[in-house]
Amino acid sequence: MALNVEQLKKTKKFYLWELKKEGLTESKRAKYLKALKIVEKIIKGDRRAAAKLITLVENNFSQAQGILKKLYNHTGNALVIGITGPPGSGKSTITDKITKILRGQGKTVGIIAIDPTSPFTGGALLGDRIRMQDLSLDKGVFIRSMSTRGHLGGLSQATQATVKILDALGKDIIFIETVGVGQSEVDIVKVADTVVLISMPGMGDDIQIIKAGIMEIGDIFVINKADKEGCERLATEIEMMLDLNKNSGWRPPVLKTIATDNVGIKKLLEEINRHIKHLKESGELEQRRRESAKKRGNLNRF
Ligand SMILES: Nc1nc2c(ncn2[C@@H]2O[C@H](COP(=O)(O)OP(=O)(O)OP(=O)(O)O)[C@@H](O)[C@H]2O)c(=O)[nH]1
Ligand SMILES: [Mg+2]
Repeated sequence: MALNVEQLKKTKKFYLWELKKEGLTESKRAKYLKALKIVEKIIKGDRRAAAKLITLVENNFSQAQGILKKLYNHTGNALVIGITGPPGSGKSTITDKITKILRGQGKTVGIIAIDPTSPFTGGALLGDRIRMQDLSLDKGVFIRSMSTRGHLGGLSQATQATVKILDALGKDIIFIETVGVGQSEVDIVKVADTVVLISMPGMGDDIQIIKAGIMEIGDIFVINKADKEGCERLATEIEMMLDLNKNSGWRPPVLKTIATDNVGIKKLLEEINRHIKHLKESGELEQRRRESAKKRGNLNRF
């Protein structure tokens, strides 16, 4: 069977031909082949190879770059969902519940949990781990926590690379959970196709927290902990703010959930799917991805 150019680019033969063409030295060639092997392992679904490459991304991005470049041909299939909102609003619980529904549908899932260094939630990572323990036994789910510390090249870059790795690993849906507090979080979550902005009643001056720079990135608004007082008022405030921003083809829905009781989660997934459908039909999905690929190209990142 004849291979088309895209398929050809994915074969070992092609890389070897490239090596020859570039006249690489012996040691460079060995490095290149080693990188190729890692890529092959990941696209075959080897979780350990993926985990190792993510560690390399975290510890030495420039070394990982060569491998990431080769991996890039094998990405673009996963849908990326950003889950963001204030500390303790229920991001992990919601991610956990949606993941369970997706698994029931036979989809595979990647979860990247950005460790909040926020003083409100010192123990968040441990909490996430405990809540997601049963998921971590499931081979169809890959969970990775990333620290906000370190990352010479920037956390957002490391997160993007990790998304690509999980995409190449074959995950259908990838969640990025991050506390939506500052610019860096906004940057991280911008790589997502759909951004779910979670809030909860009783945050004091609620709306200010949501407003702080992240309001405009929300494609879907969720008021979690709807079992608590103040849910209606918060919903009204959010709707009012959304009324001010009508210049987009997509009006973000405002949903209510009680994540711990699995209330409203199915509806949330339906809305996520509806948003993805909107992105595809309006051509925005392609446009967003092209733009982020272009940014990556400009920065010569992968
Ligand atoms: N009452 C109530 N509690 C909830 C609900 N959803 C989550 N919780 C609880 O709220 C707490 C925080 O939930 P998480 O899912 O860890 O929240 P998070 O946003 O991931 O928190 P961080 O990662 O620390 O920012 C946990 O004790 C949950 O059990 C809900 O709908 N109602
Ligand atoms: Mg969490």
